[in-house]
Amino acid sequence: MSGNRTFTMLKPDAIENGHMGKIIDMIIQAGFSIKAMKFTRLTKEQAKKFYEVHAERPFYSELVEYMTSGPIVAAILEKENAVADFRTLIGATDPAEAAEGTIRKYYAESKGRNAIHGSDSDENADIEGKFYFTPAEIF
Ligand code: DAT
Ligand code: MG
Repeated sequence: MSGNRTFTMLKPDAIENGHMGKIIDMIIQAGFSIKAMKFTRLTKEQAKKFYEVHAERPFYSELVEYMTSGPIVAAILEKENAVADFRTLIGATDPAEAAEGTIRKYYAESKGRNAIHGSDSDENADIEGKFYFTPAEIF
């Protein structure tokens, strides 16, 4: 993946609360095109590996529990300046601090259950996309 792609997950709270369609629509309306998409559920091992950088943080076990509590939607998205523009679209980690009009402002329940993931760098977008998708599944 080059600098024009990012990786996202619609997290279990977003699916549970019925926000999947509205969030995908916001992503498309913001100019992102979908290059891969999967409705799936993480195993505990996968969730631990995905969030390995947070292993020492106090919320790690809670995060792994939550991310395995129900299905998620994983996707690779394309747009110019994808990583930064997508972080702007989703808003701050804590919905109380997220800007008006952002996905987390509308749909996140809390800092822990915050509706959506967005990669924080081109390098991580590439790693995270490959975590879920084989080359044949990416358009
Ligand atoms: P982001 O998802 O905005 O990149 P992050 O990478 O710092 O945020 O953290 C990853 C996820 O971990 C985040 O989406 C929700 C959870 N998390 C972060 N900080 C937390 C906290 N203080 N309490 C509970 N969950 C937290
Ligand atoms: Mg992050």
